[in-house]
Amino acid sequence: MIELKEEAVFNAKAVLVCPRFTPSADPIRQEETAALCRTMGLDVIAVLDAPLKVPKAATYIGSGKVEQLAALADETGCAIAVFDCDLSPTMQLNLEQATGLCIIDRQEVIIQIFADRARTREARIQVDLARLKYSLPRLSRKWTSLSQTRGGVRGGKGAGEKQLELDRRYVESRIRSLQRELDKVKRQRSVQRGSRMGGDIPKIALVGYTNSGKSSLLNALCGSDVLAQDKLFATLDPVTRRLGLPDSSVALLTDTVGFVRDLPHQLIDSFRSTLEEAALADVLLLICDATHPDVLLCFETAIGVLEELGCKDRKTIVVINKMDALTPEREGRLGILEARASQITPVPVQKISVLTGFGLKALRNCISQVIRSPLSESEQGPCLQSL
Ligand SMILES: Nc1nc2c(ncn2[C@@H]2O[C@H](COP(=O)(O)OP(=O)(O)OP(=O)(O)O)[C@@H](O)[C@H]2O)c(=O)[nH]1
Ligand SMILES: [Mg+2]
Repeated sequence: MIELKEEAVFNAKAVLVCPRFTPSADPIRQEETAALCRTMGLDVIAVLDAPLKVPKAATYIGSGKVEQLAALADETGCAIAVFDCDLSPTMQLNLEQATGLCIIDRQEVIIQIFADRARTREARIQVDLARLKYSLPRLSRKWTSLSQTRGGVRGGKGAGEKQLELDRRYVESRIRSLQRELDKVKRQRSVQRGSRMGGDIPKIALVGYTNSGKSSLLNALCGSDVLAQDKLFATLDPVTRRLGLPDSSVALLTDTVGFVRDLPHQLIDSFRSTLEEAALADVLLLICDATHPDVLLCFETAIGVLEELGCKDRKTIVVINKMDALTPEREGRLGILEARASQITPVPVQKISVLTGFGLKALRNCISQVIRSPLSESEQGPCLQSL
């Protein structure tokens, strides 16, 4: 019986390699990837900027940069290099052979974070599936002790290098069996959901970029104590609580997994059942973080994922959180966000601060109003009918 390995690499030093195709670097993306690395337990102590016209077939960044990477890692004592892009299995292998480093790409970082966070059976199966799908084309790679963490497999004989012994067919059959198990758990959850949500209680889902304050808002609105942390992907499993509304009616509020740009497709596939909570909701609360340096991109990423989930026609309230921490220079961008939000939904943007309680009363009123409002033109159009 194979078990997937869980532990992360803690405080290992890493070089962050940032390929870029535009003349200027993208500091926000770089910071986000560095934050993902920190969440995974890596300490980014050096950054290698790699301007490119097109990715090079063998190593993505080209031989000159590969040499620079090896030298930088040597100088700074790093054994790991994280690439802020997606690498093919061959590129990863070539880079590992050329530098002697453990080469990790952005997808792998995100999958590892999910693996560290997964607690429930469903989340674990989903992450295991994503890791196996990621490792399948990489089975021939050289597995070092560090690389045990990446989709690593622990059998009776030990870990790491035993990965090599896993034959593709075995992994494929494992993927199929996990998929069956996931379908079963998903069916059970939908039965539970059916009994829990029986009747006409309206369902609301909190959706949005990771770290925007979804769990904090659930706690503030429902008086619950769901884990809220200044970490990416603190929430992996949907959590549902009862929400009392000003008109004395009740709704069910569900917290969901956060989004991030370039979410690995294996994770989207694997977490589809969790994300379906959003697709099943009557109303979506799309939370944005007013203090995020690229709040518009976060918003567009969330809209993109919701579209992919078939939620375009859902009644949507755009909520801008963390207004307490808004700096004057970031205030201007909120106007652009509001204009963009008005193309998605006619419901006015709700500005709030979970921390201070600002705007929460107005948000509750808005939620009751939206629940009572008629559906958009039979859910045909992308937008909710004007209130
Ligand atoms: N300044 C400020 N910080 C806030 C506010 N609301 C939430 N936060 C902080 O933002 C961080 C993220 O909050 P969470 O509620 O965990 O965010 P989330 O959207 O559930 O994140 P994931 O589960 O990772 O997707 C925490 O450190 C919160 O304390 C707010 O109104 N103002
Ligand atoms: Mg959360």
